[in-house]
Amino acid sequence: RDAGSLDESSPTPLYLQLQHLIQQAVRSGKLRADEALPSERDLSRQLGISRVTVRKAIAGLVEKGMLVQRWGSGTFIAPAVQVEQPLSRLSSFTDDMLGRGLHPGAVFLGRGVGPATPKESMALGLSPGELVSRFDRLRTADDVPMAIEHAVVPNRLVPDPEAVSSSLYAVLIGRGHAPRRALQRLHAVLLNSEQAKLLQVPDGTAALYIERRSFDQDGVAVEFTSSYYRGDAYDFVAELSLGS
Ligand code: 16G
Repeated sequence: RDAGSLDESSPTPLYLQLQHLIQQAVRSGKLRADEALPSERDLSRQLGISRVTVRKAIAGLVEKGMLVQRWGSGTFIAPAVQVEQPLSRLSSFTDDMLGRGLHPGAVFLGRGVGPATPKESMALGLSPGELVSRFDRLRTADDVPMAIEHAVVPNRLVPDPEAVSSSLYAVLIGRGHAPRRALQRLHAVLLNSEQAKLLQVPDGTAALYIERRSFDQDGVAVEFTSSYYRGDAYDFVAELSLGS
């Protein structure tokens, strides 16, 4: 179909021509973020060029961050938003995105009050059955879905869950419970199909599951949040120092 777009007599090497073709397709919206690229074999057939050339073109665009390869499922156009997130900073999603010049968003998937589960009461230091406020949100940056977050807060700190319309931390700060310190753990997971749909990525895409417990200046646990961060959109970075 696009075979005519490559010019064998041009002094520009074929792999570079193919790279330009792909870049053009992305710029014009013919290929969209997270969309799969045709397979190496299909591209070489359609364009009448060798697979070695196709491979070289793809490798170059992967290097540039324009394409991403997902093991076992193929090559995709890189996500529209790519974020480097320091691992040791206690910040809110809203502040993180604003700091990057991106517009933070929250789509509520659920919100309400209920008794803490055993896991939640352990995490927040509550008595069994004490009430918590829950906030389930899809977080977006410039309208691109980035993470799914399930935040649980002792109900006495935020008895009115409707008060949280955008930033949870803004509400906690406003009520004298600014998060000052947090414990965090993370591990790799594969998204289930419901999560993948929300994040607009293919089923089985890798994600980082992150749990955070934050405490205010008095050491009161103010949140227990579990999040699923898109593995293809996030790089977590940390500074290491020599251990003793
Ligand atoms: C971050 C935190 C999350 C916190 C949220 C508040 C991680 C892994 N999670 O996403 O624990 O609840 O920020 O953001 O960093 P907000 O103030 O914009 O609602």
